[in-house]
Amino acid sequence: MRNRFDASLRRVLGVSIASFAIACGPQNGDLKPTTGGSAAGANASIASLMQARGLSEADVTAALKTYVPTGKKDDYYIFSSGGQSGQVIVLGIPSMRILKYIAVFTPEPWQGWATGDQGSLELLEGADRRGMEMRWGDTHHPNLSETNGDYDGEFLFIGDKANARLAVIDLRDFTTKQLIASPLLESDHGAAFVTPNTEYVIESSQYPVPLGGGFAPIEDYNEKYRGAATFWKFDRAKGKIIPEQSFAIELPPYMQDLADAGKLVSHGWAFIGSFNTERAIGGNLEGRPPLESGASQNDMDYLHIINWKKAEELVAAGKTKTIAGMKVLPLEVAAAEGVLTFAPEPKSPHGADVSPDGKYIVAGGKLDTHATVFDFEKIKALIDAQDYAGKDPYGVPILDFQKAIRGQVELGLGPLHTVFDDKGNAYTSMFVESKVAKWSLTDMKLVEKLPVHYNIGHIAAAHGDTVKPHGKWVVAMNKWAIDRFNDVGPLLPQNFQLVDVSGPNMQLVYDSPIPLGEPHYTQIISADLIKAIDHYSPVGTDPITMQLSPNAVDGGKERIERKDDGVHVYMTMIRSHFTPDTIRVKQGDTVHIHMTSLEQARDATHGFGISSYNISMSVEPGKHVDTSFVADKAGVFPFYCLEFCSALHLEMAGYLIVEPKDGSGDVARVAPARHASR
Ligand code: RUQ
Ligand code: CUA
Repeated sequence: MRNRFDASLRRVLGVSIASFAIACGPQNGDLKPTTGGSAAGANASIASLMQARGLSEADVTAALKTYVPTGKKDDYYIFSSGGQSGQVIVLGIPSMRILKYIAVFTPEPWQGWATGDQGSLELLEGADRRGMEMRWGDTHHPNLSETNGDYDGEFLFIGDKANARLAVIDLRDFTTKQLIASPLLESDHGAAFVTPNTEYVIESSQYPVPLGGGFAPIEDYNEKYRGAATFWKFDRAKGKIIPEQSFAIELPPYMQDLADAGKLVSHGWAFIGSFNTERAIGGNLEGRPPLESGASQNDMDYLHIINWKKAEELVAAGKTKTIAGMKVLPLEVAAAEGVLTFAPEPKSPHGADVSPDGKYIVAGGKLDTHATVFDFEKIKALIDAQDYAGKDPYGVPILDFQKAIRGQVELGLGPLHTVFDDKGNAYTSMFVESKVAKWSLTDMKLVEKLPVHYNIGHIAAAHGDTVKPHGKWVVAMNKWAIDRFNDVGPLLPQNFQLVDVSGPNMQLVYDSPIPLGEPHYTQIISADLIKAIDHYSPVGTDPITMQLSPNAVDGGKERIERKDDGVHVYMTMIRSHFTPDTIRVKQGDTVHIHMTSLEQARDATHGFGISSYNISMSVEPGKHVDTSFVADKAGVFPFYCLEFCSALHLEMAGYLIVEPKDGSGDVARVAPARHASR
């Protein structure tokens, strides 16, 4: 039996066995089972381990392709949306180890994100929705910044579909630096998609509303409800979106879906899928068909083809109107000036993915069995010749479907998203079939289908959205892992499945549960492009501005000052003490704590948590944070360091002593304060 395992192992391991032999000396070259060892013991042979664990050759091959030994690092980063968590999930390939959750649209206590730290609170409050501070988000599509159409590893953008917000994350410290709430939209889906030099970050609407908020009866849907594609201007040097230099294009009240920016030959253009060109409004208790059936009557919906360079010129020429402070190119102008053109696309489509050479746009039809491949050069020629098949009710020209496509490839049921490799292949997620379809974009032919588990939504490939995809890896992003992992109750984790696409056949090599919301899209970037810092420098850096904070505290200058606006505590922290560690205030005082970590070693993160005041902060080496609160509860409140930073970590603590207003010395027992006051 062992011989058979050894023989098969030798086939599987190939080179690895040879190197194993070299590493272990000549006598181990034939992988003899160790004498007397139990199969599970530390010295068991690989063959007996395979046998004991019931692993096949394919399993071992997969393990060898994905296992990253301790001390070694992954080749790629995955930046994944975190779905309803409103965060971003970072993983490594090939290990699929989760590296970080980046706090974005929602409070996150470990990073101190909006749980005390003033900078992040201000970001979140600055991106409130119609006056309400949002506590959740629905992140969908992360996009990495690009230079010449390839990821450059500097920034990550992501949209919040639920609340039409957009975020800028700096990949130097994996920290969110800007949050923007669209003043026009209530929801977005075509976000965030960048143009090839990150000139713009595209955010397009999903569910039409009266632009800019406000009321209009649903019966006035056709006249008063609108979608929009927003082109947020990105200033790379500042690392910020500049709203004043951004603009939107008004769109008809169809439901715009995913977007992609053109590149190379199609640079200057953007493409957005849509559904519900029927303009169904639902009303199943009011005698109208439910939205879903109303929205799936037509055989074709419209791929929105946007000439954003042209739009830029019209905006500069002042052809805009202003809605909620935003420059908006009116629908009639966009339709008349060739900014907006439609191409029919089959039935409730999803995905609008531009090929690496920029020549083709692939759309999946959720209710159609094809991947439809639009040919940009044909589209451009038709638009230049004003060769249209008709107009929609808003005057937007519509191209002839057959004239605009290169062709269609029959893939199967429920094609959604398409990504590309470096060999002319495309990989399309097949939601209904739970498969990945590999097909040749060169030959327009289906090559192979791989079952995945289950309900694959999005799919991602290494550098798959760039002009230079890497091939190698594809990740199937499946919803609801019904039987892949140990049971954890009715709410199932999602399942990322890593697929090796380097060979002629796809091989599924790893399952990774994603337990933080439903991720939609990810982007995969080569690890050597990420240049993350390991501490903030100079000491006292404000992580939001990446500049020295005006409140930074030098070692030796710690102090407590009473000013007009309250008590200011200038505090430092270094292993293993806060200075000062006793803070005395009077009940009702506003307390401002300015905290600088004097550490410059990468392993010395401290935290600051204080009881009953709802404050948690992370203070990484060199970082400066501020927090303000009203000390409205009298009493004694311990504060302590939240990271086990040294042998005397537990001793890294202090007291906030809030003396009662009446001077009685009694501890006022107050009702639990919701939101102690900022
Ligand atoms: S979407 S898979 Cu935003 Cu396709 Cu979810
Ligand atoms: Cu600082 Cu624990």
